[in-house]
Amino acid sequence: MGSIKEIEIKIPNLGEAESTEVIEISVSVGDKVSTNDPLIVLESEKAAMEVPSDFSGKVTKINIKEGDNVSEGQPFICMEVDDKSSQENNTKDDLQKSEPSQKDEKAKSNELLNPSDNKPINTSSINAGPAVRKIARELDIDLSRVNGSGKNFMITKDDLKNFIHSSKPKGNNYADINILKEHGSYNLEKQSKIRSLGAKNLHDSWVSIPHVTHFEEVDITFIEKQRKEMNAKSKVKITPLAYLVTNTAKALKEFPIFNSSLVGEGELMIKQYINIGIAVDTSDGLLVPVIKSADELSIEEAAENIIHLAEKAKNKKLLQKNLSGGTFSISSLGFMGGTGFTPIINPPEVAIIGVSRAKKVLSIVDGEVTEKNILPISLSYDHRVINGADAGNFMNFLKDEIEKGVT
Ligand code: CAO
Repeated sequence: MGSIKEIEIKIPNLGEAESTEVIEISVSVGDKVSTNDPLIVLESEKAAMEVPSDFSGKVTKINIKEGDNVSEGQPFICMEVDDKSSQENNTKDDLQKSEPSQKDEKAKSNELLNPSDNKPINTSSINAGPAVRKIARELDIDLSRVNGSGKNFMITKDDLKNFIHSSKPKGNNYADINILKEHGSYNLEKQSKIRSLGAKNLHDSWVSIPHVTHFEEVDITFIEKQRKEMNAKSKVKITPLAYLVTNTAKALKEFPIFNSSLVGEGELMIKQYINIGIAVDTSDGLLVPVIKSADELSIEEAAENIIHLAEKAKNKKLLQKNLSGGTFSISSLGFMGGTGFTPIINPPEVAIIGVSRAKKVLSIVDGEVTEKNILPISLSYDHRVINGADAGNFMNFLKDEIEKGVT
């Protein structure tokens, strides 16, 4: 192995073009590159070409930035290379410095020349024109994954379109009616608008948000007793859901990240208002009317809101304002059953609670067998925003608050 030396890499012969734009820098300082690894991509009016490395080594300096105009011979990258390897490439280096040959002078403006042998750079891996590269950059498409159907495997706009369509998830996974028809008689039904829009929203949420579901059990033995006492006096019927609403509002105040929306990459909007949507089952499908300012409500007021909105939903009387502005949702299957389920997040919200059927269990407390009423609850959350520890803390807080009852 020879000693290490630092060399400058220069912009190769650009054919007729006097200068050309750097549209991509493919390496960073500190990167180890091998011979033929792309260093930069240049784009003239007619072509875009990669400039590969003639050496194996480490990038120590980059003198240009994307968008710069560069011309032949301009040093653009410094690399630390093994002396021996650089000597092996000396001939190439010399050629890079030499005047272009007559043949080169005739080079067409849409060809960039490879510094190693003054032949057109082999772009069989990525052969695409400026317009296609521009679209690919805008849409963040890795052109090395696109098959080119043009001359010399050039990637055309149609190739890009085909790539975009083929990378989309395959529709909604609808069954092929023609295949199903063969197996027997059937009825075709039209889904209500609410169901069909709901289906689309649920599908979009499920495929675009990384859901994680956290399960918890809340001891509602005390609050069930308290609830019955309150119901004996209260004008409105208080169900376990009212406890869920008021205590979830407390938890959202304590853990505001659960009351947020992801509004851009790395940009979270934390809302200072707490509006809780309640999933209501109607004959037309699921609706989620919103209880506004849930953190300001007493348990009776929360119960009143639930009854009022559920009635409106079932009688098709909800207004747009009743359905908008939610910051968090609760889906209570309640007495309908289930020991637990994974609710789907209602975007732009980042989490949702699911409530399953309460069950009586025998538990040992201080050596005594005791009957307990246990309410299973689950929390699905957007893992881009909320992590497992956040979810654990949120659910522990919520459980403690519910178990305390109305104080
Ligand atoms: N476990 C056992 N019983 C429960 C319960 C639970 N988790 N939650 C409620 N109950 C009981 C109530 O206490 C009440 O019993 P009592 O009359 O003896 O007090 C009874 O079930 C009926 O309650 P309710 O359903 O009238 O009231 P609610 O506040 O619990 O729920 C509403 C209201 C509108 C949310 C509900 O009617 C509803 O539509 N739920 C369906 C929501 C849904 O479909 N979610 C799934 C979405 S995912 O597809």
